[in-house]
This record gives sequence, structure tokens and C-alpha cells, in this order.
Amino acid sequence: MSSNESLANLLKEERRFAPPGELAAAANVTAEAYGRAKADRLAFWAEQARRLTWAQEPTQTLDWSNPPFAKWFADGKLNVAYNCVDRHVEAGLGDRVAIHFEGEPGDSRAITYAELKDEVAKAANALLELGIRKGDRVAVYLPMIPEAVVAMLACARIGAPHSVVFGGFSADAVASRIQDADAKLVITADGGYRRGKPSALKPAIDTALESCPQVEHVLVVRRTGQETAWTEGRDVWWDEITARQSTAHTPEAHDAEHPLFILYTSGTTGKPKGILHTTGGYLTQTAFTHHAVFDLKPETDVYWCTADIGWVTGHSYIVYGPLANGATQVMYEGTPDTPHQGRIFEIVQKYGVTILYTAPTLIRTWMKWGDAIPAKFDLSSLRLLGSVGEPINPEAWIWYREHIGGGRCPIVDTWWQTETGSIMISPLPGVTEAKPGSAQVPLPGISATVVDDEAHEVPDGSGGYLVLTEPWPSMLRTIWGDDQRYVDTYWSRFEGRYFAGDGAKKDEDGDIWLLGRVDDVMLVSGHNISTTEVESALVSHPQVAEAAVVGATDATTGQAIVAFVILRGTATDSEELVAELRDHVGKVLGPIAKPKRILTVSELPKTRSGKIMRRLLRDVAENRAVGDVTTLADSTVMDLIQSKMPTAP
Ligand code: 6R9
Repeated sequence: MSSNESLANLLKEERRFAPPGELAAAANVTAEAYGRAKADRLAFWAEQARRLTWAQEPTQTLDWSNPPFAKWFADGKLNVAYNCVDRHVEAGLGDRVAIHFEGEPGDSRAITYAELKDEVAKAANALLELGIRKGDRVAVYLPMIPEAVVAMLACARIGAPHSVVFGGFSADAVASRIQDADAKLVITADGGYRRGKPSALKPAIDTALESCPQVEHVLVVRRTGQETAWTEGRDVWWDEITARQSTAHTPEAHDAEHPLFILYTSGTTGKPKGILHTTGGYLTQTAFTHHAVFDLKPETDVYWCTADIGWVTGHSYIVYGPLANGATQVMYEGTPDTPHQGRIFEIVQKYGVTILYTAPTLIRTWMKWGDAIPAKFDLSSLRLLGSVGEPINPEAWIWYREHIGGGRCPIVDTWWQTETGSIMISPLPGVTEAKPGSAQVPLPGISATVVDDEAHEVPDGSGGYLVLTEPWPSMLRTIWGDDQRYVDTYWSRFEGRYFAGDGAKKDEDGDIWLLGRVDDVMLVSGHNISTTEVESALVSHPQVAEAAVVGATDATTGQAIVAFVILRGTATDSEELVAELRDHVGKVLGPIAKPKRILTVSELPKTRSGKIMRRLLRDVAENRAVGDVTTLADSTVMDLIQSKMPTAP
């Protein structure tokens, strides 16, 4: 993309929503924080680090003497599990519920901080009994059950970095991640409940371990009770080994830069990248952002993040941020349509959830299912809504606000990545006048901007590439075992700046709008057009629930826009409707953005964290064999979509 053809700035969204007065008056973080952080960024982060309990207080904040390899709070020492659990019990909050667990079949468990402390200590002792020591890597392949949280905290407690792999990734995907991290132990379960039935997990581990000889033990949580193949001497039942452990375990103080976890991101091509996060900076920023962005009042709020722990959102905003802040939260094992499409709302009602954090993919699915479903439940406990994972289309934002938030809850659209560790760009719920579809402003202490091809900051009203211009506490420290790839991937495109890989624009007020991955940007007749803007235009038509657009090679225009749309429950597919949708995009964005072809489909290819995989749709649109589908949540979706496609290009 060159500067004179940077992303066409097409979408105009004029709606504005001021923060609710009551929330603003009592907000955890107010406008003053921006100025304070700007005046002295490092002093601001040093102050945030004091949210944590350190065994040895840091005297240094940032060491950036060897960029891009950062050290934060380097001479400090702390234990993450102590911060997430023990200190709340010591403060007299042991009876507070940490986790309201809701299993898919309807079983539930409430776990207090005191109980969580005992579980984590026993699991830490069990890891030690199995020969795991500080620095050893542990792979975690579990369903969404409390043992996943316990396992992660037990690893953190003894200083054994965990590598959580999505339960549901194939044996091959698990094997390559176990090998890359050279894990010594795997923690898994017999199975978990998905779509109304037990779904086995351990067989994938058994297969994966055929090519991972270094793994000494497999620790198996009993969740479904299904028949499970067993390797004597290697496999150990979680309940049996933890039952004989003491609830006493003294947490060791680890260096602030001790590795906390590795989490693999698939990226678009090539070998998955093991993103490395460390201890003190990561916990400081996850705790601060959870406090600031969600305005958490731990005494009264019931918080719920619907992500899977296999995704970074689950690490930072189910495990580390909320628990460091002493939150009470809901954890749900299953799918949102089991046994019925109102399941999420039923759980909100049951626990009186006040803060709900979810992804645009689920919001658009709810739109497809219809307004009548949330209307059947009492959602009046909600006071704040969050969104993460993809750009949220303005129309989906409005739907979320009205149908879930009752028109009263502020929405925080939070931009961040596995690599950033914590939320970076987001409105503050008590401060920012919200704009549907925009993440808007870097949080206090964060420096982000949009640059053109030559690294010049673009003027307000223009588009380009999102970059982060200063190091931040929860930044990735490297790619596990590959420092050079870390430098090449993130720090080489623009000298001294972190390249996020996302297109973005700044509006007339300087607010940031995310426009999708740079790899997905379409080049039509010499204009760079963002996938996000065309998708948002399609979703703004009342018959459309969800859309994915790609640029397909075209003899006349270079690339032509091809759109795949999912209609709302009430709409019927017809040639007239397709023509109407093309005209609608033309009206909203201008004729250049009109899709050449629109196909209606019933599903879109998505990753397990709900992101649309446009690369696969491009293969379909260009009549190629569909590429690697291993990270797809449901691989049958591609067959369905291809069957919709006429064979001639
Ligand atoms: C947390 C997470 C990172 C990529 C990121 C961007 C997209 C995430 C977004 C968003 C627009 C938001 N993304 N949040 N785009 N608005 N609020 O999703 O991490 O799985 O590593 O993905 O997701 O493209 O670069 P990860």
C-alpha cells in the first residue's frame, strides 16, 4: 500500500453515545489518567505495578537498552498465583465466589477464593510430585472447566510456563506445539461436553504423543467419565493425585521477567508462533486494564467473559486480570446454542451478570437467530458490555446495545492481540463518548498511531497501518526459540515501531477505526479498500446478519470484491435481494465498493476463536483448491460454501 493509495476512507458513522452519568460519576478511571500517563508514562506504569503484591518491590520500570527486547520491573519479584488467589484470602475475602461454573449439561459449581487457593496448592504439589520444576514447560489441553484455571495457576505458582492449546485442535496441531515448547507434561481430560454430548479429548493426546517422546506424564482430569485408553506409568488421574496432596504450598517469588506462558498464534502462513509472555509486566497490565476498561467493582459485579481459555482473551480476561482483581466471574463450558439458542442469556439471568465480554461473531450469530430470543430473558442486571476479536460492525454494535444492553449499557470495543497481552485501544466506559464500530483511543500509558507506507503518521481522516510506538508492560518478549523471527515479524516493517498487521484509519477527531488484517485488504482499480468497511455496509442492511468479503483476482480491476453473506432468520434469498444488497453497499460506501458478486451462505469459515478466515474464501472465489483448514472450527463449512459456487470463474 503506498501513501497516496492508503485505505479508502469510506464508512461514515455519525451516531454517538455518551457514558451513562451514574457510571461516569463512580468510574474506576477518569479522564485525568490520560494526562497523567502522558506526562510520565513510566511513572504511570510503576504506579499500576503497585496494584500487585510484590515479594520484592521493583525499583526499575523499563529497561529498553536492547530493543526490541524489553524488560519491565526487572529487579522485582512476585508470584502470580499468590496475587490471583492467596492475597485475597489473606485479605479476608476467602468466602467470595471466584468462579460460578456452569457445565453444558447443566451441572454447576461455585468455587470461592479459599477453595481455589486449596485447589491450586494441591495441583502445584501434584506437579512437583510428577517431577515438574521451575522452567519446565507444561502443555494444557482442557475443556472450559475450573481445572483449566487451577492448572494454569498451579504452573504459574511453581514457575513452570504453560502452553495452553485449544481443546479441539487436532492431534497434529497439539503435537507440533508440544514439540516446539518441548513440554514435559500434558494436562488434559477424558473429554468435555459439546453440543449436548461428551466429546473425547485424550485420544488426540495419545496420538500426538507418538511423536513427542520427551513427555513423561499425562495428567487426566475426569470430566465426562467416558471410556478412556490408558498408558500405565505415563498417565495419571488428576483427582487421584491431587487427593493425596497437602493444601499447604509456599509460593516462590519469581523474577518479574520469568516466563509465565507461551501461547501459539497461527498467523496466516507458516509455522505457528509461540508468543512468550512473562510475569510482572503481564500481570500489571492485565490487572490494570481489567480494572479500567470493565470498571470492575469486585464487591458487587458478576463478570463474564465468554472466551475459551485456549485463546489469549481467556488467559488475560478469565484467568489473570479478573483473578488478580478479586473478581467474581462466570465460566461456561459449552456452546451458545445448547440446549437452546438462549443459553447465554439464561446464564446472565441466573447469575445476575453485570459485565459481559464477548466477540462480534457471537453477536452477529444472535442477530441471525433473531431479536425474540434475548427478549425472553431478564438481562436487566447488565451494566457494561465488551467486544473483542474482530472489528465490530456498527450495526452489530447497535444491536448489541439495544437487544442485550437494554439501550443503557456502554460498550467497550477492545483492540488487542495475543502479542500485546492486554487491551491496548478501547474507550473508557466512564469517559469516552462511544462511536459504534471504533475502538477509538489508546488506553492511558499506551502509544498507538496510524502510519503510511513510509512510516509517516497519517493526518486525521486518513488510513494506513496501525503501529505501537512505545513498549508496554504486557508486550510479548519474543517468539519462543526464535528471536530473529520476533524482530522480523513485528519490528522490521517500521523502524523502532511495533507493526500490528492491522489496517486502521484515524477519523476527523483522531479516533482509531480498525479495518481488518493488512493481508486481507483489497486493491480494486488502484484503491485499497478495507474488508471491514464493505462487511459493515452489508451488515447495515436489515436483512443481513453477517458478511465476509474478499478480493478475487480480476482481469479488469486487479481485484474484484466478492461477498459471502448470511441472511437474518426472517429473510429469503433471491436475485432481487442480491441486487438490492449491491446497491445498498454502493449507497453507503460509493460505487467503487460495490461487490461484483454476492453469495448467500448459511455459515462462514471461522477459527476456533471466531475470526473469519478470508484466506479460505479467497480460494473459493478464485476457484482454487481450499488451503490449510486445520485451524477451522468446523471443516465441513467449506464444502457447503464451495457447493454454492458456480464452477466457471
Ligand atoms: C485479543 C485477540 C488479534 C487480531 C488483531 C485484529 C483482531 C482483535 C479487535 C480486532 C478490530 C477489535 N482484533 N480485537 N480488530 N477490533 N476490537 O483477538 O487476539 O487472537 O491474537 O487476534 O484480532 O486483527 O490483530 P488474537
